[in-house]
Amino acid sequence: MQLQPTDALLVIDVQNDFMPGGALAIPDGDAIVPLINTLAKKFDHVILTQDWHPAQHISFATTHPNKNPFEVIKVPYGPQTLWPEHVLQHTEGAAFHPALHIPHAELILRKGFRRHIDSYSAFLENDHHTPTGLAGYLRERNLTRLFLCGLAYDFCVRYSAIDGHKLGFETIVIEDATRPVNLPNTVAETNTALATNRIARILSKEFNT
Ligand code: VGL
Ligand code: ZN
Repeated sequence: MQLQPTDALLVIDVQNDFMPGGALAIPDGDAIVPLINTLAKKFDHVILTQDWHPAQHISFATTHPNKNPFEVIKVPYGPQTLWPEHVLQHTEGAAFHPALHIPHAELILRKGFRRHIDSYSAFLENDHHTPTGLAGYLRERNLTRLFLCGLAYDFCVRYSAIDGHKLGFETIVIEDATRPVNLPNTVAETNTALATNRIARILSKEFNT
């Protein structure tokens, strides 16, 4: 894989609460951290995202009476999966994994900070309308091709890749540098959604040639 000055690595939500033992643990979520550190060294431009929720966020099961984590409810912008309380703003759970080491990261983009709208995607919140500002940032900086890694493959990586693609960026998912939450069907749906949008999935070893 030949990298260009207009490429960026987008590292999605490598935060303590998504790690084994965390509030919304993703199996083996910590296993990708050394690989992401290695990949990041190959990129001139790295952007980190940080899921960053206020108390009583709409995505928390505890915000809704008689609801359990992983149930899907209807909210004004459509269906919303409910989660355990996670990545509360400025808590240890919201901090990046302590082994994530990307000193040259140029931007930390926080998302999901509005109480009434969740944001899986780094580009658009879950109403599929409210921008995070990332597309404008990338355009102003002439970063046109994005490689995605991080957590979780079937939620935030998935929606970031699809929105990035729809907003005109060339978007590629580094599959072995992600891990899924793996709710029923979510990985299969992600594979189909990426294929439908002709978003490539590559393995990190392709950077070694
Ligand atoms: C995520 C569920 C809830 C993710 C964030 O980073 O994929 N998933 N919040
Ligand atoms: Zn979240």
